[in-house]
Amino acid sequence: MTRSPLLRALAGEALDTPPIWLMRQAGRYLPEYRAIRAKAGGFVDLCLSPELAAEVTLQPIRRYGFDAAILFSDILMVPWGLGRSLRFDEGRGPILEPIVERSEIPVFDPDSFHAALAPVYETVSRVRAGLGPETALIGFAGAPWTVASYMVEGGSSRDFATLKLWAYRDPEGFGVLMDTLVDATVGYLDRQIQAGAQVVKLFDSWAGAAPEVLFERGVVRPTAAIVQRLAALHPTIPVIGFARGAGAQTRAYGSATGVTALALDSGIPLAMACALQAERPVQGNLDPMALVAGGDALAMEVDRILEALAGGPFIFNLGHGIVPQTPPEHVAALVARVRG
Ligand code: 1CP
Repeated sequence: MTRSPLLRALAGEALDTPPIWLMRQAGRYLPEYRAIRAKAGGFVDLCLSPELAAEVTLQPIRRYGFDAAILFSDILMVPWGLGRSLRFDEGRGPILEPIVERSEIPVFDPDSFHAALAPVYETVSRVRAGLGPETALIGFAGAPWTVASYMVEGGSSRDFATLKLWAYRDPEGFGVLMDTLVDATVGYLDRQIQAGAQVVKLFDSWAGAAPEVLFERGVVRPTAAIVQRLAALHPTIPVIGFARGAGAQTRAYGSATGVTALALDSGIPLAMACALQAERPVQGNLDPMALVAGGDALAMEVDRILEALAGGPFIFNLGHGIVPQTPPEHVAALVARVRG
């Protein structure tokens, strides 16, 4: 059996045409997504209805023929599976009941957790059944630091004050929260892999908010534990790590966690991306706004990235998620240019 281009790149191969997929490739920029979203009710309902979630996962594959599908779900389904309340308000993003003290940290009970999230695992198996062998299926979870930020702040945050103050003032309690999220994340990804995910990605979207010491305690250590425990369960499944905003700490993040590949945000200069690629495959890092701009600006950025990185193991992607105002035809132009 020949492996899909994504799996080949993750195994360290430099392909003549790099595989391409895009963060948030299913989403509001697509009219067919908006149609399903409108009939699903709430966003959490959509994540928990396997038929609709599988359909929106497959929509961008049908339209663009990306090399990978990514499970349609959200990183906040882990707190939800741990029994925390969760809703998404139009324009405000996620809202959770914040955890304010150590006694409120949920206990990870695998039975109730997996029962609650069973619809997500069913989505994974439905998607796998709907894909050809050339298209890889990516499962994912938020990394503990980023998921914890939503759990203690009660939603999106600007300064992560509550999370950081907790980590500084009560290192032991913060450790309990990290350990709980490591356990839940390993269980969650294990089930996604059993259901058909061939690659997993850890989204640490707010890693850049952690200064050196907290980066070690909140980002590196929990991620290394997840990678190690997953490798024991599934030695051949690659892990893509996305420590967004980690900048100069990215290299240490790669070596200390043992992730298979690094997803890079748009702030990583291409010279640094090349140096990182000497150690492991890299993914990224087109600015989502260049994709909104389209035309010559997009073409120039794409060519610059390909010139720097396509000679090594590389996966073309954005540096962060597609934004809703992206014209769908710009995505088609991007795929055509990368496949040249
Ligand atoms: O109205 C809508 O349709 C909701 C918009 C939306 C979508 C499409 C949200 C709410 N989540 C998602 C899907 C989603 N989220 C995916 C699906 C797969 C894909 O196509 O890529 C994935 C992988 C995520 C992961 C996610 N959720 C992250 C990590 C990646 C990133 O973008 O940094 C984060 C931080 C979230 C939290 C989240 N979910 C949604 C919102 C509005 C937010 C808050 C973002 C913030 O705090 O700024």
